[in-house]
Amino acid sequence: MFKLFSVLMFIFLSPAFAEAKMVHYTMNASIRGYVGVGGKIDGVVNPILTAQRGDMVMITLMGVENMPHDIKFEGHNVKSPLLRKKGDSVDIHFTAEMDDIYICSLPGHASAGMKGKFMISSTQEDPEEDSPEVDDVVKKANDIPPAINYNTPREVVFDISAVEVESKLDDGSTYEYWTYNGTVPGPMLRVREGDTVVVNLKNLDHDMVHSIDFHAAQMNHGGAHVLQVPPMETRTLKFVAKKAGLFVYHCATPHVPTHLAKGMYGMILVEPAAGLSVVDQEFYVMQGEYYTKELRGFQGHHQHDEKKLLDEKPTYIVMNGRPQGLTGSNAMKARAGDSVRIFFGAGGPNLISSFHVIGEIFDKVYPYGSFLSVPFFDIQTVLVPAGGATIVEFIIDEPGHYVLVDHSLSRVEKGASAIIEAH
Ligand SMILES: [Cu+2]
Repeated sequence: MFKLFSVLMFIFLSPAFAEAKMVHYTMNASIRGYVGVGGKIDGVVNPILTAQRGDMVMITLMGVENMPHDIKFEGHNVKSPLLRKKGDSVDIHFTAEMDDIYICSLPGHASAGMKGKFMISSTQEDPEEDSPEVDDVVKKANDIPPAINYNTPREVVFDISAVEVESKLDDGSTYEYWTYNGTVPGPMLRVREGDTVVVNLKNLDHDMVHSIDFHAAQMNHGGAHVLQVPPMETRTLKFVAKKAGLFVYHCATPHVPTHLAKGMYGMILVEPAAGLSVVDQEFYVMQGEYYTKELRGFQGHHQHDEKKLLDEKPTYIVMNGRPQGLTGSNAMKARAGDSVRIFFGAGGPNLISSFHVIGEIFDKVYPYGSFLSVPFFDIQTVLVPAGGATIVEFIIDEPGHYVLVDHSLSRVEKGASAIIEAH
């Protein structure tokens, strides 16, 4: 509680609060050097840490060996408490003021390797380009593999990493996400009906098992029995994508709803042998929920809440990772007259989505993501079950802001919306 209080005081007292952001790094302390954990510094020894002047920098230091360590930022004159043994962790925070050097202050440890640089990054740079420390979990909706361009089945290999990411949740708050490849949802995979899918799942988490259950795989546990990957190991799954359709994949490691409520889901599109029609824009969007101990709007770090999860009372309901994830510079872009196809899924873990685009009628819907079923035409709102998907197509009639919503509209207040900007 004291820590939380001091962090809050720190935020409110910081003169640069209006522009300042929170920058959080986690590192393992080893006598050979500090090793970055998560985000762009993951696995890097003595990574160069960066922040903008005035940012609040938080460092979490984790013990991975039974030897005392600490971390000291010499110029800022701040030092962490002593990390005594394996499994311990300590935090420090300070306001970024100058370029600096960080070291372990115990005699001999810096010269043994525990020494790195801290640098002030320019405020001129685009924050999305220059902030490796603040990974955004938002999966860009246009980050979609190209259409299948081959006519006979192939073997297709995907390398996926299970990785923890601490990053922005709402304005002024953060959350620890569990992800595939650092984003929510994880990558969209695209194959052809009949393809052999090879998935190498690498678990970059240091203390938790993760896995994948592919709804596209007709086998024991959707392959999750093969893909239960221990910390820092890799496992490989091979399956034949026998049926075309849009399918959810998700972590299936107990407690499964928790892994989904932390962000571990994505979709695989199995294109029918005949392929799909060509459209001007394709987008990949998944709805999901977070259940946190704190109230919506709380400034600071949100923690997962098991009880709210079991009671199905989410704090946030989002499209692609976080509230307002697909707005502003991440908004989907189109032109009036464009044909648009949206691959939409419900990662859950719990909620059904009444998927609707304000200002449009879906010209064509592939119900439940099925290509073999008779499509629906001219639909206003489509139900997407938890762990299910749909594909909708429409033409944008005129310029404007077209808002994707879950038409259970209270949920929009909790974050369940996204924007297509049509010019
Ligand atoms: Cu998991």
